[in-house]
Amino acid sequence: MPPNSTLIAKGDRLDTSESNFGQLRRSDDVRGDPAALRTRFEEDGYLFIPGFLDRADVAAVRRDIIGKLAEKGLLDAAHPLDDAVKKEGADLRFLSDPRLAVEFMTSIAKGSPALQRLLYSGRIIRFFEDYFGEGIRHFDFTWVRTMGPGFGTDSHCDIVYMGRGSSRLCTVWVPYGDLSYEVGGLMILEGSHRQQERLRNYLSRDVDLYCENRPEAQRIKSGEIPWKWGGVLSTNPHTLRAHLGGRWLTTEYRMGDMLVFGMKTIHASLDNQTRRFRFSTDTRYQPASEPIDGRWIGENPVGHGLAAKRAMVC
Ligand SMILES: O=C(O)CCC(=O)C(=O)O
Ligand SMILES: [Fe+2]
Repeated sequence: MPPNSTLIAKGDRLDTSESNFGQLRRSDDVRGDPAALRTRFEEDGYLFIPGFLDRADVAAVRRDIIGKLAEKGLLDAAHPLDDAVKKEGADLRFLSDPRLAVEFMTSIAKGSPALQRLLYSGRIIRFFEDYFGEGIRHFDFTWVRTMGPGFGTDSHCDIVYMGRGSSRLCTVWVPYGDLSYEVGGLMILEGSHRQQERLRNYLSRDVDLYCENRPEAQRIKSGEIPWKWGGVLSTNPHTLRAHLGGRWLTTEYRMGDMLVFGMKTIHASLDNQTRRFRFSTDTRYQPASEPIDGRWIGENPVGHGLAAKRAMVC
């Protein structure tokens, strides 16, 4: 059944006809069965486990995120704080500056023991220990998304941002709130993890490589711009889907849900059509025995900063 609501992605209505849109497949039926989970992950390129986390634990993190936004004067005090309604005129442009966004994400993540506990101890860690069948490691950097009204995230695969270590690296996406389609959440392009041949060129790229012999090299080396290419596969989720095939899959996420996906699975997010913020985190887990991408570990990860840049002649 197509949803009653209008789903918007990059300003245009998403085609929710049955052949182009669907619900994420639930994997809670195989939750305690690592072998079945691995098979499912290979088949689908993702695992969607509704109600995996304790709602109270997730709600505690939501309160911490809201506290930070309130502190920064971004919330409308005329509404209940928990609704997280954006204040009219509050300027969110700092979130599109990679350096400032990283600073903000870091201040939220490091300032919330509840977030640290939820993401880096307990259920999620045990899940990956069972899933990989060995000791695991996580990235130390936590992506905290505070998405105001407007466009969602452009279509991409995570490998171009974090592909210097294990190929078995997994992303965990967690919503902090019950998300209507109007608020928007993550979408996965069905079967996209099986399109590696077609996407070969894209999947081999790394946003922190730059061409030493091109005009932009000086500006990257001096830190004036973070990159020439920011890792986006396509700025148009509609034509991308039509081109690659498969359906856009998503759902109205509930607090407690967990979505896991791989480095080569194409994903994007719906636009936020409301005045409320959409909160989520994305974090990363891998087998401890495999190499790890050095950009994202340590007390102050270099991330996409200058120390991460690698020059090439091209
Ligand atoms: O939450 C979003 O809008 C994007 C998240 C994402 O790209 C990820 O989890 O890897
Ligand atoms: Fe991503």
